Amino acid sequence: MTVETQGTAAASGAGATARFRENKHFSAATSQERVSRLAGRVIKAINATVLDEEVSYDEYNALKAWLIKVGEDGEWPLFLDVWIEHSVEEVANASRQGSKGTIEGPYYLPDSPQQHSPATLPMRDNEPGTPLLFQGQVTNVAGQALPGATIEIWHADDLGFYSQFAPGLPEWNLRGTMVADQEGNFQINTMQPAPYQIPTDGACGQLIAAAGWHAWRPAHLHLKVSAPGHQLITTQLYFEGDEHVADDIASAVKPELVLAPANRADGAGSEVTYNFILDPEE
Ligand code: MBD
Ligand code: FE
Repeated sequence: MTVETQGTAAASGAGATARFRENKHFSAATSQERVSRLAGRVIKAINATVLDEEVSYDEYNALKAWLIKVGEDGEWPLFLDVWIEHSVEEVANASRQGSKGTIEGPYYLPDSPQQHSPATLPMRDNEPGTPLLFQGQVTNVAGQALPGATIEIWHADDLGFYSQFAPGLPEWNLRGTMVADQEGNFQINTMQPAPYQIPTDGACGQLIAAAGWHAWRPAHLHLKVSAPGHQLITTQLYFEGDEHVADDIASAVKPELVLAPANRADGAGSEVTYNFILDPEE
């Protein structure tokens, strides 16, 4: 067993919780009216479930114990991003004309090392897996190239681990900020990621096991693509033939986001082209 496979839910959960506190700067200026309306609806929905399902005291106490454990394991970011974020993303991006977005998930880190395309993401000398050349162009909705586009990319390694959230990986392994050329073209050499299993030894894993669900997300690349004067898109790309594409625990797959890489003529792994279309700033 490598050092990497010893990652625990507590380690990745605590990391995700700490990163959220450090990096997410949001305005908490929600009106009293809005808080009352939203909190009221959520509480009402839970009460309706209790009454409909005739929830027992045993079940109520199991819920209480579990909610306490989610916090102790640092798994609120994981829980929310897996089971709730997809609806928030749907609302946020409903009127976009360009490329589809999807959820950010818990493992984004800002300020990854910047490189100019074409480039290879930071990786270990012996990085396991199949090389993947990911290339394309960033345009506006009229099809015009966007100079100055940047592509932030982060993904799991061949074992499904993210740098800085699992032990034993170099700090910026498989994370980078790629600057596209003057025509918005980019070429990123990386390694094919593996399907991702959410930690099974924490509160979320306990829920999944107790409910008889599975814990898998399909293999994916995470991306944030931006260009001056245009709306940043947060998205993910998946791979055709992955059994979890049709069955993502995080409900974050869209048909437009599934890639079909081809074997490279030179035998060096596979390659795929995907073009990003950015909406103008509002
Ligand atoms: C991931 O890698 C991820 O993308 C999401 C949404 C949840 C857990 C792990
Ligand atoms: Fe992910």
